[in-house]
Amino acid sequence: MDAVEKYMRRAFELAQLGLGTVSPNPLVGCVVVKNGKIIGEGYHQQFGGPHAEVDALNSIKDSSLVKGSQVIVSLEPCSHHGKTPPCADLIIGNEVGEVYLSNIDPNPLVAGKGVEKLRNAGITVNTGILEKEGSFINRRFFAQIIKKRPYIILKWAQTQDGFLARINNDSKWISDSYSRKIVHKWRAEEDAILVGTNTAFHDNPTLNVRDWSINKNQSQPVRVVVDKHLQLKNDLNLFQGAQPTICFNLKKNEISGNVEYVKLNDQDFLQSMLNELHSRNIQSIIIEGGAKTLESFIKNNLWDEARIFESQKRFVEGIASPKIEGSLISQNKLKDDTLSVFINNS
Ligand code: AOF
Ligand code: ZN
Repeated sequence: MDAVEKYMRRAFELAQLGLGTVSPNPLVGCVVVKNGKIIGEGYHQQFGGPHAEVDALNSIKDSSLVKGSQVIVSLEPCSHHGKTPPCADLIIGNEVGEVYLSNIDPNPLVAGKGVEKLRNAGITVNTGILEKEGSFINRRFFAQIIKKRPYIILKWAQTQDGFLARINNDSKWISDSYSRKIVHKWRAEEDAILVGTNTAFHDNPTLNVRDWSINKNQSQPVRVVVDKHLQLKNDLNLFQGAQPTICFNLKKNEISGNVEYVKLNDQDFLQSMLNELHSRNIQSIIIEGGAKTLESFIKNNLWDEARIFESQKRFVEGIASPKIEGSLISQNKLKDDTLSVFINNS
């Protein structure tokens, strides 16, 4: 394997350690190399905290090594003064010899200006290293900036014969405990979780991270429920105020403790809801059901990724699982279930 690609893969590994703590910022990892050896590495660990390049350069004990080194970073070094000073200036100031990056930062404040700044200072910049992989890692950040809406992950569990729930709406327990634990890991990685009225009513979900640990820098995801006609009783677990919760509806705007009611028009309901979430810096959302809610996102082509568990159980009759057309990117047998992941190419 090309050495630069190997270092970039390491930068990607580091970048992903920030999942769940850096949103709405991107995931960024950085490796510093001198004479074919990694002399420093780091990543963007916390929203508002040091960028990956700062973290990597700070990790180098012998600062005399930095001059003439190669910096391999998963995203274009920034050129703007945000919560932190420009990384491009730091690289120039340290007399780094060469920079390799995967993606240009789509943030309009940067968008090529970081590369320009480095080149103007005489630093050789190589762009587009493993670009496709880089964009996939930052798919949430790219959706937020380019599509101006959260990255949408659909998730459901279905029986082997294609049912999401029994006729009486009972959907417990299609997937096994191992799959359910993975769902808690996912909840810790995304900004918000959404369910529709039926799921809130029948399952009374808590929609928090319980079966996976969250670190001190992480917060519980925002809970989102669609309850157009305000039919849900406020003694449901969702409304207990332990986490910020947004209830999108057609009737009222109101704040009640940690629960916020947001009124939308019935026309373009989904799109308006996504606009509202975008304006609150929600970079990604998992849609956890039920059938009607999932189907409305699919029908409007408002989804980016679908994670589907298939169990070995059979219901023979019940509520049919949604049908989806996308590219299968992975399929893995877990404990008893099979997890298939699709992405939307359309
Ligand atoms: C980098 N390296 O590790 C990250 C970058 O408010 P700030 O100062 O944290 O800036 C946030 C913006 O900087 C973010 O929207 C993105 O454009 C870029 N993120 N850039 O050089 C990093 N996280
Ligand atoms: Zn930066």
